[in-house]
Amino acid sequence: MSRIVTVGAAQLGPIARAEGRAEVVERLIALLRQAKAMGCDLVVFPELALTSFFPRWFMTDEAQIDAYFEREMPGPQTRPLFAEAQRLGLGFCLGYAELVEDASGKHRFNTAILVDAEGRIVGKYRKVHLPGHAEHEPWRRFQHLEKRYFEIGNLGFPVYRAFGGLVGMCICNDRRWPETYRVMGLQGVELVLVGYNTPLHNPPAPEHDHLSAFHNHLVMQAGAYQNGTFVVGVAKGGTEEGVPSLAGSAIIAPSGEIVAQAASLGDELIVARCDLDLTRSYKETIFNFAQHRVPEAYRLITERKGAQPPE
Ligand code: CDT
Repeated sequence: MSRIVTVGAAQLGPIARAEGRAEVVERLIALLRQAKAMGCDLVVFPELALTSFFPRWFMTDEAQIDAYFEREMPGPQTRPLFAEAQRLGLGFCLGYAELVEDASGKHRFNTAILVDAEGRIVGKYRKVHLPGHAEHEPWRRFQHLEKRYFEIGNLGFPVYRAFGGLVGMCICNDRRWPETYRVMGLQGVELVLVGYNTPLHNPPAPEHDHLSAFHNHLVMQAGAYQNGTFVVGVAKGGTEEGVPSLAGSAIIAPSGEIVAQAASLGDELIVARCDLDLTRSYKETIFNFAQHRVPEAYRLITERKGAQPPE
């Protein structure tokens, strides 16, 4: 099997609160068709790609909250997306709000799935790092209630054998944490897929706002280089329901270099031919974990709780 995966990062512009799933799915399908024309094997959509970024609203009505969630995947409204991708012979990664009801009750996750070219779900990830807050904070211009609407993901950071390589997923805020990449790096990941919704204004720390685009690329480029992996970062950008959000979707090589970058704030496909064998020279030399990592030293540091730094 070829080690070259042609990846399309399918950035989305805003999704209005009133926009229905059918309309959104049409937009996703249009991007799939462009991706096919541009020779892609795999298309990556953003976090919560089927609806407006609803954690910005405080809601108490269960039915109103549940309306943003998918109980099955594919379901009646997403089946056309799966069918078209399969018809085109494309794989895709899709972020959505997942609702699971079982004997233990109702569980809500911020989820991404990996679907192969035959339309089979071959991987699932549930967001671990949930930013924001759980209670209504009226002082904010808009809310960020991920801690209210989602449980912490319970699947860890799995890496899947797919598309001729080792593929992992993470979601938005996860990309800021080195552990996200390292846990996948330790499993040999070669392609990390990450969708995001990042408001340009962070109410608790407005002094960081002007650095949003810099921090976005900084963390993904560092994660790629330090783990010898491609990283595909895909935004839902532009001004959605009055909240300006970061675009800047990017495909990053294991060198840490950006090899493709979105230029707009709207629906836009960027494409890169990712040779997964480019990961090897990093994984086998400077970041050869077996040869150069020193786990005993890392343990010593974390176990010396309360120890004072030397004089
Ligand atoms: N969706 C998401 O995780 N967004 C966060 C915003 C952080 S500010 C509360 C991010 O890290 O981009």
